Amino acid sequence: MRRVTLTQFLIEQQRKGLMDADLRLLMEVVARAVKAIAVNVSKGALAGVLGEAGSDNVQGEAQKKLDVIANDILIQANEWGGHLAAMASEEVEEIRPISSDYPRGGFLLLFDPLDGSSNIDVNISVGTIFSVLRCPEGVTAPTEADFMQPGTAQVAAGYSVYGPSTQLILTVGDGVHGFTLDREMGSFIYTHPNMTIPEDTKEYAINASNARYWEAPVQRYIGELQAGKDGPRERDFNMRWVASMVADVHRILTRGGIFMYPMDSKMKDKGGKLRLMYEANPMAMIVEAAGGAASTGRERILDVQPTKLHQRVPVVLGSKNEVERVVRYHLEA
Ligand code: AHM
Ligand code: MG
Repeated sequence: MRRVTLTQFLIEQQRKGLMDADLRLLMEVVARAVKAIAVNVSKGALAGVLGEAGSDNVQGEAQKKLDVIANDILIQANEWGGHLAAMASEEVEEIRPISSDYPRGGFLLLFDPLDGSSNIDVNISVGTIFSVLRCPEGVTAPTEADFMQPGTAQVAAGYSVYGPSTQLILTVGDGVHGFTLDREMGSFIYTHPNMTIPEDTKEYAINASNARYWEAPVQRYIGELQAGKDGPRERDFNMRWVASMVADVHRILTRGGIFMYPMDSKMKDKGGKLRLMYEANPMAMIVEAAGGAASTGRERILDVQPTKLHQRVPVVLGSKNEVERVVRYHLEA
């Protein structure tokens, strides 16, 4: 079997006119950072990387050592290549313009360096999520305002999942493509061409411990799934919840399903749990490119106009017919 590496895949994408040399470099650099993060994640206790870092991030969440390590790896890998104008991270309050020591490029990179980090210490899958925007024309000193672009403006998005194998999933809007890390060779191999999400599913993912805080349309939808073949859906559904969005979305991209972190009454003032710009938007771009749908329950995620970098939104994504049903229940309410 002919093995296509990530590098070869990206060069072919460039030849097809789907990306330019700078975007290709950006993808290569992110993939290199992902490999370095995978090494650290997989060493676990042997490298002393488990546990708390002893600091809080901008969201007031306790940082894990690996949150900090993954963040540093992504920043160091991306700051000198000349492809970026600025970066933004879940772990850092302010945006980070590229230092004047290096040339500035035309892209903005946003990332959640280690998503699902509550799972690190229990050896369950975690991942990295990233989103790429264009720096507005003529801007030489980017500010937070230059990042305030809706998800439809993303030029690329992707995530990695550090599970039994390390996988990297990418889209530039033209299909969703998956790569598996060959650890001995140190390269990503194209193993999952054109990933698609089936329109129908019998699997759902939600943190049901929040049930009493959900809004009525979500209570109705989940209630119907739980009623199974005795309820209005007239068939049984199955539930999975990894508590790593990357792992839950990866399952949906592999075999279908619906993932929800909906609005609930205890998070209302925050706007939701998941972050728009480096969690919801990149995942929404990937899910839509794979034939699925992504909504806040009331609005397409990719259409949300951001007003701040660390903004949160409710998230409902996955198999199209189920997402559309949840949106309909919100409209009917
Ligand atoms: P994180 O970026 O701080 O890891 O938080 C995001 C994670 C998602 O990966 C996951 O879907 C969700 O938080 C789990 O939340 P909960 O612990 O409420 O189930
Ligand atoms: Mg996260």
